[in-house]
Amino acid sequence: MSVIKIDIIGAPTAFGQPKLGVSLGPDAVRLCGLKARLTALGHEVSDKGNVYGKYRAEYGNHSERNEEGLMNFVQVKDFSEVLANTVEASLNDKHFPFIVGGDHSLSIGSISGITKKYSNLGVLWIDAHGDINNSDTSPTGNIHGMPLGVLLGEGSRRLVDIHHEGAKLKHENIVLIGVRDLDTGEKAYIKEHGIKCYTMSDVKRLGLDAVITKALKHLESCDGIHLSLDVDSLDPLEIQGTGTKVDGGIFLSDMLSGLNILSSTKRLVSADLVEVNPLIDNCNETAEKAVILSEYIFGQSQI
Ligand code: 4U7
Ligand code: MN
Ligand code: MN
Ligand code: MN
Repeated sequence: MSVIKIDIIGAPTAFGQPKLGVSLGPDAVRLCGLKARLTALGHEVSDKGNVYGKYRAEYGNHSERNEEGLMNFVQVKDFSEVLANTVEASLNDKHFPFIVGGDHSLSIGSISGITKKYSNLGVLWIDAHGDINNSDTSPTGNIHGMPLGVLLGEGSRRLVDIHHEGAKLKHENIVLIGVRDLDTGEKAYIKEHGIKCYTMSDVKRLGLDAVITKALKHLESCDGIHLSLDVDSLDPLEIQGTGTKVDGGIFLSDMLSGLNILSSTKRLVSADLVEVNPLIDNCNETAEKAVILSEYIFGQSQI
C-alpha cells in the first residue's frame, strides 16, 4: 500500500444550515481517534487543526437572510475564502487535504482551493441531496443545499467568485450518487445540463460497487478526483447524527465496499467528509462511523 501524506483540516462551519451542533463535527470525529487510526494504516497524517474565519458558529447561527435570499451569506463567504487558502496550501505541499465538517457549504471553499491546481477536477458527490440549488432556485436559502450550484457558476456572483473568478467545475465532471431528495429546480437543472446522477433506486438496482465503477469511468479524462461524502447519504437506521436525514439510504457495509473500489484506483486527490452533528447523535456513533468511512477512503480493506 502506498503512503499518503494526509492533512486533516477541520472545517467547523454551521452557517450553511439552521441547526446547532454541526460545527462540533470535526472534534467529535477526532475524539474517535481519526489521526491515530489513519496513521495505523501506514499513512503520514498531520492534523492541521480547525479553520476559522471571522465568525464563530458556536456563538449561535445568525440566520440573517441577505437581499439575494441567502442565509448567513457574509459568514459563509468569509469561511469559504479561509478554507480555500488552507486547502490550496496543503496541495502545494503535495499533501492530500482531508476536510472534515461542518456543514456542506464548506465544499465551496474546499473545491475552490483544489481547482486552483486541478483545473479539470472530477467530483463524486455522495449525498441524499443534490446540493445543486442556487440563490434563485433554493426553497430554503440554506447554502449547504447550494455548493454544487455555486461551483458550477450559478446564482449569486458574490458566491460564485469566491477565491478565483467564475465557475470552478464543469457539468460533465460531476457524478451524483445516492440521491433521493431533489427539489424541483434541482431536477430541472440536472436534466437541462445532462449531469450524471445515480439516484438511490439506481444504487439499489445496480449495486453501489457497479455505480462507483461507472462513475469513475465517466470521470476518466479528469486530472484528479475529489470525493465529497455527506453522511446523510447513509441510511438513517445507521446514521442518526446528521441534520437532514432521508429514509432509504446506503448501508454502511455497501458504502465501505464502494469506497474500497474508489481508493484502490489511487485517483483521489482530496476529500470532504461532512454533516456530522454530534448534538443530534446517539453517543457519538455517527462520528465513529465517519472514522470507519475515513479508513476506507484511505485504503483500509478486509485483507
Ligand atoms: B445537504 C434542501 F430544500 N434541498 O436546498 C435545501 F430540501 O448538504 C436540503 O445535502 C439541502 O445536507 C440539504 O435546503 C443539504 C431542502
Ligand atoms: Mn450535502
Ligand atoms: Mn445531504
Ligand atoms: Mn445534511
